[in-house]
Amino acid sequence: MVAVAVTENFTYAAAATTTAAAVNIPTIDLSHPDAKNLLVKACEELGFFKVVGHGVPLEIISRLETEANNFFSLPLFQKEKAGSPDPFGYGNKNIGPNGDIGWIEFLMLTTNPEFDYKIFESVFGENLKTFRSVVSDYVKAVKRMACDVLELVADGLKIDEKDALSKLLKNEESDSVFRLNHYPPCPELDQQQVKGKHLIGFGEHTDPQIISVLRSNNTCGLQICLRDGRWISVPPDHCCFFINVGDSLQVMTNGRFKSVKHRVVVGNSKKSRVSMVYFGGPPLTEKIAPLPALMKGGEEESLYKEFTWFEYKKSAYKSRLADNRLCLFEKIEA
Ligand code: GA4
Repeated sequence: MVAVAVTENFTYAAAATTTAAAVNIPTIDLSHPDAKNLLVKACEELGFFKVVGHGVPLEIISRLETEANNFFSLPLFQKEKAGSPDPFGYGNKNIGPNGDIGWIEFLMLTTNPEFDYKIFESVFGENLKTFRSVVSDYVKAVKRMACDVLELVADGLKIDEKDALSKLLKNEESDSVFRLNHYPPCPELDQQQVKGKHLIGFGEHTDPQIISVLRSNNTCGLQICLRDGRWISVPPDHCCFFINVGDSLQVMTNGRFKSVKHRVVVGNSKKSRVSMVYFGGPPLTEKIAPLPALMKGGEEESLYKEFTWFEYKKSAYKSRLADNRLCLFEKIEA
């Protein structure tokens, strides 16, 4: 009997939805004179875009990729010494606290420069200092770029306060997260019973934060969901960043921007997919509400109830990955 043991408990992506539709992902050069308007358009139409001309040195990126590859190549027992991803540490197949699983292993890290990396000493040993500084250089550079994007967006939205959005990421108390993901290839997908199928690596979801900045190696897998429900594959590009609008930015723009549903699927390619994602979030005490400057002099009504990032995050951690987390905070029309 041929066993399909490993993949048995996993979810497959339905074949019909994995084909790439002929939709162009907006590619925006941050140094383009019209970047601010192009960014606003992409956030409104898709909630997703690719960034070139980002100014993040490729050396910072490739140093992190080397460290990530080294970590994920360690034997399992060694990686498990990095603790559990609750809140920071190593995770394997289990995503979040509510039973979601995926064909993935990951390392959840903080963006807080004060964080005591001692908990990782037994994993990284002598290399801990290097690992820490490589992560810190990358996070600093990507955060700066995310802030540049948010400042251009604020300008594009004609908000006078240039840092109305970026100040939330720049704030020392900003509750941001950084994760390294590894999607191993799945050789079992060569077996006849499952040929041509894809496994769910990271199931469909929207990101709760303001903005997410993703970079991956040259292995495909990322897909985004269009407004009409079609899934499209995003061709990987290891020199660029992909940015998506998070739930909080949807609320802060009173629904003008949409947080994009996305997922990662794994095929039978021989190549691993490694990605690094910065999730820019506000301080826990921050009220998440539409920016007054976007409310037509007070005439427009908020589509959402008032809540803080702490409340939203608490509620998010009670949800399953695919749940619509924002609907609990929407004002119901009378
Ligand atoms: C999705 C975006 C980020 O990866 C993340 C995820 C978090 C986790 O993996 O622990 C969550 C997920 C994410 C949203 C709903 C909850 C929380 C898993 C989950 C089921 C780190 C985040 O901030 O929210």
